[in-house]
Formats: sequence, structure tokens, C-alpha cells
Amino acid sequence: MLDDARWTVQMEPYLPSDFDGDLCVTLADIEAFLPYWLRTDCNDPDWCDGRDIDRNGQVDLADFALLGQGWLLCY
Ligand SMILES: [Ca+2]
Ligand SMILES: [Ca+2]
Repeated sequence: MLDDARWTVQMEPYLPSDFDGDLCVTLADIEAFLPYWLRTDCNDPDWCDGRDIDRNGQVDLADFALLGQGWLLCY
């Protein structure tokens, strides 16, 4: 008999624009984002400390838009 409990998957919270780790996207995360604005030297593994959210090598408007998608969301 199968033990259904073994199929339980634990999901880690994932909010890529939560830079300060408080599980919400707020003004503090924008403040943490700004120092990296327009950097073009982002690469694996840290992607400019995660600010290059779409991992294209630079911190630009596309990353800011992704940050905006999570605006005021919390886990
Ligand atoms: Ca946060
Ligand atoms: Ca980017």
C-alpha cells in the first residue's frame, strides 16, 4: 500500500523581488534594488545579488517591472 505522505512536496516561498527577506515586497525592497540600477555586469551565480531578476545580465526596466508585479505581495 502506498503511503501518500511520501508524495508531500514542501514549497519554499518564492518572491524574487523580496530582497530583504521579510516575505513582502515593499519600499524597502525598492531601496535595496536602486543601488544596482543599470548595472550591466550581472552574472551567475548571484545576478547582482538577485536584482537582475530576469537574469539577462543587466538591471533595467524589465527587472523593475518584475519587482512591480510583486508589489505589496506577502507570503
Ligand atoms: Ca521585502
Ligand atoms: Ca535583468
